[in-house]
Amino acid sequence: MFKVYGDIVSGNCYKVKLALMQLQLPFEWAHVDILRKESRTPAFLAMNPNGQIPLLQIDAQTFLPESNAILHYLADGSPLLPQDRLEHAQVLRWMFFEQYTHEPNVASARFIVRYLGRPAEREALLQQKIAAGHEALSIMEAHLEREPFFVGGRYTIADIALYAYTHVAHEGMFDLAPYPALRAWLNRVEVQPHYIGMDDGTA
Ligand SMILES: N[C@@H](CCC(=O)N[C@@H](CS)C(=O)NCC(=O)O)C(=O)O
Repeated sequence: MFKVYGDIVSGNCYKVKLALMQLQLPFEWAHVDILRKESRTPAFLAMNPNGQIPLLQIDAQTFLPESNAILHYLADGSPLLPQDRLEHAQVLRWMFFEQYTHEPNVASARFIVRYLGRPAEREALLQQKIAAGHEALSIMEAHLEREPFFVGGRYTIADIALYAYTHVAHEGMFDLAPYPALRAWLNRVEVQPHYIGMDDGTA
């Protein structure tokens, strides 16, 4: 059985939980408190030298970090990851966009507000993250005005990767009112089979 080291209010960790639930794969969850530096202990660093969650334990000696690599590993061979060469690359394209353009802004703004309590000394950084986050959300909106999902007209791990922090963006002071296509896509994700919310049930 898979074991996930994570914190369920982290969007990167939630991606893994959502994929496991939707793929109907059994797993256990080990809570890691990053504010208490539990991902930086020698024992944790032996499993992931990068000191971050989520971390998937595959067997006694095998660990896989990086949320989007974990999604790729779990979804391989399933309908959540297209086999077609170009569609497969398009999934990766949106997952790289998520990690480089979306998550560093949308998730970081939420981290400053939700985890750190919006300290005054981070306010300028928060405003930078919000501005850059809106640029990422606008790119998503333009795509979703034409397409129901990110790749191939159907739900894939690209949607899981981008949904994780977008659906809680309001916790980072993002107003999603200007993004009707994006809000409709959030609703489409939430009616997919075996969908589970961030704070619901397991973990
Ligand atoms: N690129 C990584 C980012 C993971 C990440 O940022 N993890 C955060 C929590 S969401 C973390 O572990 N922070 C604690 C630390 O860096 O010490 C992924 O997608 O998994």
